[in-house]
Amino acid sequence: MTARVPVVEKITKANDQIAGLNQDLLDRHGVFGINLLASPGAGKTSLIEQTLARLMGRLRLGVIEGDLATSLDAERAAKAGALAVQINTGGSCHLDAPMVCGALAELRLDEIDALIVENVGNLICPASFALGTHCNVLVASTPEGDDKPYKYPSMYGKVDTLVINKIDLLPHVSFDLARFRKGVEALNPGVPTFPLSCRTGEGVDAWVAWLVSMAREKRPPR
Ligand SMILES: Nc1nc2c(ncn2[C@@H]2O[C@H](COP(=O)(O)OP(=O)(O)OP(=O)(O)O)[C@@H](O)[C@H]2O)c(=O)[nH]1
Ligand SMILES: [Mg+2]
Repeated sequence: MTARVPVVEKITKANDQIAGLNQDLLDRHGVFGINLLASPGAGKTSLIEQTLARLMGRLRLGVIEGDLATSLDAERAAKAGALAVQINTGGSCHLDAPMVCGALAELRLDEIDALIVENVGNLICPASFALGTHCNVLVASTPEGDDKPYKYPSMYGKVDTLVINKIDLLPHVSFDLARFRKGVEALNPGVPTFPLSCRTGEGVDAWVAWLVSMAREKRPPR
C-alpha cells in the first residue's frame, strides 16, 4: 500500500509538467483555455453548441472533445462552427495533459481566441489531472440531484466556475436549488454560477458574456 503513493505522485507530477508546457503553448498563441467538466449527459456538448451559436464573431472558439469512443461530440462541435479535434481515450475515464498536448498539435491555434476542452463525463478522476487550461468549469444538471456537491467534494471544491444546466426541468425533478447552492457554498464560497437551460436558451447569454470577458481579460497579449 505505501509503495503505491510515490507512483501516483510521480504520475501526477509528470502530468503537471506537460500541463505547464500546454499552458505555455496556449499563452504564446494568446488562447484562453477552459477545462469543461461534468458527469455523463449533463450537457457539456450542448453548452458548447449553444455558446457557438451566440458568439457571433466575438470570439473564435476551438474545441477538444474527450470521450472513451466515437467522434460524435467533435462532429457536433464542428457542425456548430468550431475548429474541433476528438480524443478517444480507449478505456481511460479522464483526459490527461499528454493527450491534450497531442490534440493541441492538430489545432490551428493562431485561428482561435479560446479553447474549450470537454473532458470525459466523470465527477471523480478528471479533478486530479491538470490539462494546462486556465479555468475549470463544471456543468451540473438538475436531473443529477441536489446532493452532488456533498458527494463529490473534490470536484465541486476545485472548480473556478459552475454552470447549472437543465433548469427547464426544475418543475419535473427533485432538485432543491437552495440545498445545492448551500453545498457548493460550503466547499467553494463565491464561485461564479450560471443557472441556464441549453434547451430553452434561458441564462445562456450571461454565460457567454462571462466567457467573452474572461477570454479578453485573461488572454495574454499575442
Ligand atoms: N431538458 C434539457 N435537456 C438538455 C439540456 N441540455 C442538454 N440536454 C439533453 O441532455 C442530453 C445530453 O446532452 P449532451 O450535451 O450530449 O451532454 P454531455 O455532457 O456532452 O454528454 P457526454 O459527452 O456523453 O458526457 C441530450 O439529450 C441533450 O439534448 C437542457 O438544458 N434541458
Ligand atoms: Mg458531450
